[in-house]
Amino acid sequence: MKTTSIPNPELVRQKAALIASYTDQKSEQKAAYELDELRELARTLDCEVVDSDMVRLRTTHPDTFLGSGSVSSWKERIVSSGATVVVFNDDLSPRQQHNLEQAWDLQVLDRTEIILAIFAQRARSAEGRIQVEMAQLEHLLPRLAGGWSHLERQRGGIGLRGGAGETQIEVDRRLIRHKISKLKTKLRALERQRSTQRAARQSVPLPTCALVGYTNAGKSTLLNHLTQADVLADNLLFATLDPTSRLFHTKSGRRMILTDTVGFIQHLPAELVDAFSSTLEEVASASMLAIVVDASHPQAAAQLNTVLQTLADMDCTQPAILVLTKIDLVEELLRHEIVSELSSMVNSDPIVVSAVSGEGIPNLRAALEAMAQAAFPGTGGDHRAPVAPVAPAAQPGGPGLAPAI
Ligand SMILES: Nc1nc2c(ncn2[C@@H]2O[C@H](COP(=O)(O)OP(=O)(O)OP(=O)(O)O)[C@@H](O)[C@H]2O)c(=O)[nH]1
Ligand SMILES: [Mg+2]
Repeated sequence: MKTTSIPNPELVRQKAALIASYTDQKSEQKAAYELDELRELARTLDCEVVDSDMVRLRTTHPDTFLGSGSVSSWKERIVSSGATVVVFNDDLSPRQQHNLEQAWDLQVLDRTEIILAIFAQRARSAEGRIQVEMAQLEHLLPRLAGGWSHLERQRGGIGLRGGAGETQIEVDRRLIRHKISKLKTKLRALERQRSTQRAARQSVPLPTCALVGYTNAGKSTLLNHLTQADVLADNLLFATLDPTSRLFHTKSGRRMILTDTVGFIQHLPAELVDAFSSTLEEVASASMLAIVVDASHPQAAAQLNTVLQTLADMDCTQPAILVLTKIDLVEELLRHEIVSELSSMVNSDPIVVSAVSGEGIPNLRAALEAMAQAAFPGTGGDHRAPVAPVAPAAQPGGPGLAPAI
């Protein structure tokens, strides 16, 4: 079975050259931001970035993605930088990937594969591992089909070969499909467990609030702060993969469940969205959301936009509050501008906090309590919605988080 280009933990500590393509001025800015993010993704894998650049392309070459001139000049750059792997920000077809690997004589990966590799490295729970392995195999299947004519030759003899005339590639595909279906069965059993647990939680009528947001926004840190949980919070992308739920006691003695879960990222690979559907179900089934945004991030608005879009794709319509965190890292003079830009994206007053200085945490506690009260009025509660639900400002084709309170 072909083993190159399969995301795996061996990617760790490689020397990486990063390439992001763009077509015009508008996409140049986006590519620059995505290249920065790709650098962070590579850093999360402990890769040393030895070279990185943006490449302007009028059209992509069907065989090699880049034009032949670029393929040659990058060959020289790869040799002089000592890169051992090249990572594209763009999605490559299996054929383009294979041809570039041949031309440069090293492993070529795309953004999806880097994200898959990070997930593979960080998955801890049985469910997480199965989800990641399934996503990897789903990603691999079309790659077996494309471009590797040398594998198409008939393979005689012993072992894996199936019926007469089955080619090696067919054997590989059959094995992978078989593996995927075994993993699906295991996953279904774990999903049943998870929904039983969720049903048990829901049978006690406690409101649940999912902390959602871009990866590295500060979700786990807030959960730890609010509930004395000890979830790993680290300056890494995708520090959290497995959802963690903790009981949270409000000031007035109300109880609610806070759930921290996997972070979002732009271009979240479709294979991962599929494989992580039961984990993401924790978000979809929560009675409310706290959308956490790192207010100090230069791309905070773009990150919030990705989160709103992802929530809309997941048909999440619960009431939500916007939490702008890491405010201690934002210069005093810029605060007002940043806070109003982000809140205008959702037509809602944000809760501005810092988990480091503790600033705004009492407001966050109060907002959670108000949401809980609105969702589950209970005895003596104020039935009005005290917190405006998050509704994204109207954008053509933009995300649509419908307010539910
Ligand atoms: N200065 C400052 N740093 C913070 C704050 N909140 C979180 N951080 C840091 O930001 C980094 C990411 O925090 P996490 O809580 O792991 O972020 P997350 O959203 O759970 O990230 P993933 O699990 O990777 O999606 C960590 O290094 C935290 O210490 C804050 O309010 N101020
Ligand atoms: Mg986390």
